[in-house]
Amino acid sequence: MTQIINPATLNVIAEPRETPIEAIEAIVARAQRAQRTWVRLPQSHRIDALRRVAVAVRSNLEDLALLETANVGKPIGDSRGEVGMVADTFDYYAGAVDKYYGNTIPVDGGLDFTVREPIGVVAVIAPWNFPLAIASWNIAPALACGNAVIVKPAEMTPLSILKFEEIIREVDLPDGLFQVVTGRGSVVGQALTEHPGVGKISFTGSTETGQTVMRTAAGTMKRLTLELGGKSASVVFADADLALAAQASTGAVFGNSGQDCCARSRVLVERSAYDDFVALFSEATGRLVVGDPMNEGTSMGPLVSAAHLAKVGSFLDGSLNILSPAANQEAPGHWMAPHIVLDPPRDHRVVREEIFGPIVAILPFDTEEDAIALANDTIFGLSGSVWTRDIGRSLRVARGMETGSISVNSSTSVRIQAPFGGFKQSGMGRELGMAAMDGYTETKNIFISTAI
Ligand code: TXE
Repeated sequence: MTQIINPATLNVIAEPRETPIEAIEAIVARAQRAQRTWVRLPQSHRIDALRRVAVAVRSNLEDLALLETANVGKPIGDSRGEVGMVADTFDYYAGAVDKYYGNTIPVDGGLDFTVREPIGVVAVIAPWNFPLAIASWNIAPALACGNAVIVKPAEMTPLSILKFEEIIREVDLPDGLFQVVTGRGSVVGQALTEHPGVGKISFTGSTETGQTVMRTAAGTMKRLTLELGGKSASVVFADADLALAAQASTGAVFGNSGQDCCARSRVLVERSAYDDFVALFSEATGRLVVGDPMNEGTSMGPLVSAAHLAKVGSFLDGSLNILSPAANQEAPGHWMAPHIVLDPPRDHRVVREEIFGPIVAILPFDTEEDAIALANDTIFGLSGSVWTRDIGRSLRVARGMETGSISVNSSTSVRIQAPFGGFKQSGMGRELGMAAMDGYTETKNIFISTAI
């Protein structure tokens, strides 16, 4: 049994059983049988089933959102938005089933073409920051491509995924096509990563654990999608709409209390606009409400756990020049108000490591080249933003930044229709969009001779 704690109240809200390690064998075998049935069904059946998952999620939206907020501590409005996105993701991939196909290839002596085959059984190892949303980015395309799915939620946040499993029982999926296992990553997650019957792991989490998963998966040559850490930058030029950039950059780092792989935890500002930007950013931060995530007006809930709060707090040392313009919430939850670190040394931890909490470093730069070099001076490369009214510069900087996605005059990172994933140590493979379908299929080449 693991105790699941509401991080805003510290009440124990559930005590789910851990899947016994001996059960994994039968779970994988069941998934393999279900997959063989699923892939032989008419594609209209698969399309219809995925659409019915979307309908089931929409009709249980409020329950799922309440669970996500109670378990993770995120504001209820954010949870509703995320559950809505889960339904939209299933609709998108229902539509993709009959729009994804191979190529014909000019060769001599016959017809050569490719078809996309499912991988088989896919294990989705999910994180705790967007538990159901990120799991759905992988469950939906994996099923659309004809795979079976086993999901392992993060230890602290299994509730929305367990509820999802319950509500989609009303959808007529082959028995065992979608299963959830619970428990510790190092035990249950590791067992899935080792199992020869699992063909692919889709993992979202830390770069360190991603490396362990990659090493273990090498033993059976599993396919991998890894969505790992980030240290993304917003680059703000003096000609930008500074008020808009400041407002959006506040949300881009303090949203989900900073527990976001795309968090822009570095803001790089052209030196001539630095003081004005800091004043606007600080003003926008001061308007954030840290408090009960069940209240509609709350902008930031607690951090997910006491251990995580301690880890995030360790970034703030006495050498830093720190502003903290928003009021914190009283105990008992794991609360942390937003912190703005002004012009820290470029080699400080706050500039180099993923923080995953409400701390931002604002640094000045002098030239476009300096901005690009500073943005790229990290082992990560997940997302980023450029703020400028100069279209040529926006393109030069967007192309120059070593990152999987970048927004110009916007702080968004994720759109269901567009590929999402990292450069460098932020991961490999792409989620979302039609690109995700590549990650859930193998390419088979077929040649038919015309010689006889
Ligand atoms: O992550 P882990 P943790 C970052 C963030 C955070 C740090 C640590 O910086 O502070 O990671 O968080 C499962 N084999 N991100 O400890 O360990 C685990 O059960 C297979 C960034 O929670 O990476 C969980 O389901 N699976 C991030 C998942 O891996 C294993 C989201 C992630 O856990 C395993 C979360 C193993 N050996 C944290 N060990 C993002 N990219 O958004 C653990 N797991």
